[in-house]
Amino acid sequence: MENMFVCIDHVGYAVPDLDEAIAFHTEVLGFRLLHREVNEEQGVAEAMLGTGSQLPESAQVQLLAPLNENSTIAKFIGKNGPGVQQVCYRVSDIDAVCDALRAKGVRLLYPQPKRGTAGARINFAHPKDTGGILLELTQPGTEH
Ligand code: MC0
Repeated sequence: MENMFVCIDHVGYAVPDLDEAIAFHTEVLGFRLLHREVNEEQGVAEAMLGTGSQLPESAQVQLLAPLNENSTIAKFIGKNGPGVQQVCYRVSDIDAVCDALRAKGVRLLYPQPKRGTAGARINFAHPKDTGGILLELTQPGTEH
């Protein structure tokens, strides 16, 4: 498949406290808060930050705080401490990209894409198949 990815959509950081992390990124680093939501299915409260005024920009920063102790983010922080949890590539056809990756032996975590930021369709490639990076794929939705 040619041109599998559009761009780096975001880098995701696991943070213990979302409000504190937003304050650091906006007041100290000068990013703008573009979007905020709770995603119960993923067990996260998330914020998306960028340098412009609206989603989706390329190379955004995503802050991910655990909603409860069973959250993948709580587990990640417990094991590694806060820090980079994932890199996310934007795609224009997530079904085709998932099929192409599966055909090359890369394991995707979900049989079908799930709901991500602002109604995006998302899936993840397992870090054991990608050189140790949790790789998210996102096809942006239309909720912004
Ligand atoms: C675990 N491992 C990682 C990793 N998490 N490696 C790189 N990056 C990560 N984030 C490695 C561990 O070091 C370990 O390696 C092995 O994978 C198993 O780890 P584990 O601690 O036992 O963890 P599991 O297997 O229970 O869970 C890992 C897995 C999970 C990737 C399957 O985190 C997951 O389902 N992630 C996808 C969903 C997600 O991350 N949701 C939150 C973001 P060793 O060598 O020690 O065996 S939600 C989001 O991002 C949405 C809102 C969006 O953007 O739209």
